[in-house]
Amino acid sequence: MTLSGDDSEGFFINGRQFRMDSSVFSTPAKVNTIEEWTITNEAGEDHPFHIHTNSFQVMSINGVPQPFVGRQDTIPVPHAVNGVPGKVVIRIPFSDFTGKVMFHCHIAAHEDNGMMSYINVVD
Ligand SMILES: [Cu+2]
Repeated sequence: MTLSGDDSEGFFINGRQFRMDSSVFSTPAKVNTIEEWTITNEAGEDHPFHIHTNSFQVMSINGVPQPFVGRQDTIPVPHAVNGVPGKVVIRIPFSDFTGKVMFHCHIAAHEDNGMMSYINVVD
């Protein structure tokens, strides 16, 4: 997924602002599977990505592999530098819960101005 925007135009995930009736993902996740997500940040500031329900493992930050030090539910996605987006790769286990799993920037002003969505988790 791609994070973008700023204080004047609002904040976006995959070019869209939050809608409760429509996910930025066209396909759901399946329960009891693990997905690898690449999160890029085209903005000029860091966005702390936060997801509910299941914590994740951080695999790499800007291409640098990260040692496993425990699962977490928030990771700062670095800002773009000279037009090159920041990039974080995570692996999320979708365990037990089916339904909508919310994720958003953990800066309240960014979340409130659009940088939020969800993924549907299905059987
Ligand atoms: Cu943010």
